[in-house]
Amino acid sequence: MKRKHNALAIALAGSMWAALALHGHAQTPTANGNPIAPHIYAADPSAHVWPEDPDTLYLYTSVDTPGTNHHASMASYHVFSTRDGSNWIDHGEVLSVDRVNWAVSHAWAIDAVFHEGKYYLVYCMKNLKDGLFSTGLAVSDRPEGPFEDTGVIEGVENGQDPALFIDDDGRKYLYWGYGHRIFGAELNTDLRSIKPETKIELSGQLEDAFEGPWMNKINGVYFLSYPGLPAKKWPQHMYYATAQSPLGPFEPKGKFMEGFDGQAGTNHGSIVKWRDKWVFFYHSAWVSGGNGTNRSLMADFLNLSPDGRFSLASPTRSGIAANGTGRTILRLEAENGRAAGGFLKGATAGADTSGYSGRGYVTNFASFESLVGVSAYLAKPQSMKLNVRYSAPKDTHVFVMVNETNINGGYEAYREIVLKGNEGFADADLGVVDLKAAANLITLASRNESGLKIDYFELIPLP
Ligand code: FUB
Repeated sequence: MKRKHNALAIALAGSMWAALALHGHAQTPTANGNPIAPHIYAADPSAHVWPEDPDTLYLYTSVDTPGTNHHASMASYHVFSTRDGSNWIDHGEVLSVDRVNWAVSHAWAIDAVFHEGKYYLVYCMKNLKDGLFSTGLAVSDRPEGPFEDTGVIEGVENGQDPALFIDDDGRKYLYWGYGHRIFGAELNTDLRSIKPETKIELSGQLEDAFEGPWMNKINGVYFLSYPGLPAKKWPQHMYYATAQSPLGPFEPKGKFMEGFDGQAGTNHGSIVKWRDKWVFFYHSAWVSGGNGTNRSLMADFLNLSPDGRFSLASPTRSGIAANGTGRTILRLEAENGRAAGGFLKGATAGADTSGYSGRGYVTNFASFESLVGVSAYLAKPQSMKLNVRYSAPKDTHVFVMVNETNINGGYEAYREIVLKGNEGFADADLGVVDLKAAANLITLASRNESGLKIDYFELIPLP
């Protein structure tokens, strides 16, 4: 124990950060609107307002890997939320290919559903068995995840781009699509398999169908929306068709978004009613400047006429943000550990003290080798303000590291900070950190401070 302590003390003495004064930055709002979350390349947004919290809108998205020119490298999903359409939270990674034992790659489009008190991700990845897409189901007790895989939905072949719809009578339907083909089927009540006799290919009833189906029921009519290729020419346009029953027959109704400046080639998204307005969530290539595999999240209002037709929508800069203001921050819950791309070492998750956010906090920093790590995923290198929400019975020394690989007791670059003793949970400013593109590991260590509780870290864009 003593020897390790000395090893750490020597390492701390050589720190590049220890003597650094912390920068202070005002938290003035930066302009938001479109793209919604310019700090990350994300795509295929599936929007939901859950019955348990009608004031919050959640987005479940796929994530593009910075700097790639293909979709094969997509490896994880994120969840975003907003309560006003202007200010967003990126809740971080909620599931990744390396936590799904049947999958090898291609974490493509995604949906989510609330079913019997739990939240489910419905997603697609290429499987180990035959290298084709399977549709997976992952579960969480919280809308913002993280989610744990529960296996594939049986009976779905080549299950790319799944969307799950629950009708007013409680019956559940799965839609999916790839390579100019769109399918639908009724699901069994446990969501684990389709009813094979109900499976139907819908593409023949649809105009220019390509992939990415989404279902809304509006005034008793079933609206199937999807990206399609007009005259088989890229980019994709957004189409819809309507029917009197969930599996058709469908009548094509035309387009509601055409190709646009800065499009990614693909388009894919979801339509949701929020605060009495119809909103289309989709993606562009606005942040990457046209790289179709480094995409950006978008949202714009959709107009539905009294006779049930969507008007043609175009991307706007202001999107659904009130007055075009707001910002997107990253909130990374400490207790999520590996399930969100981070880790716990020595320290443990706890939930005995009230007042925390998410599932709990991380505590039991019993020795200087007790650590908590969270993962922050970015599109481009960026400096951001780092905050921590914590509780400590007395003034407590902590050591903060960014992308430090040597976390086994010999840190090379760290920042030492004293968290003021407090009652309940409080926020502390950990200064500005320089982050790289893709995954950043933010680690906090503490010595013999068993009363310390770390609730979450926040990364806030600089003004
Ligand atoms: O994001 C990967 C793939 O691109 C999706 O699964 C397709 O719908 C297209 O958006």
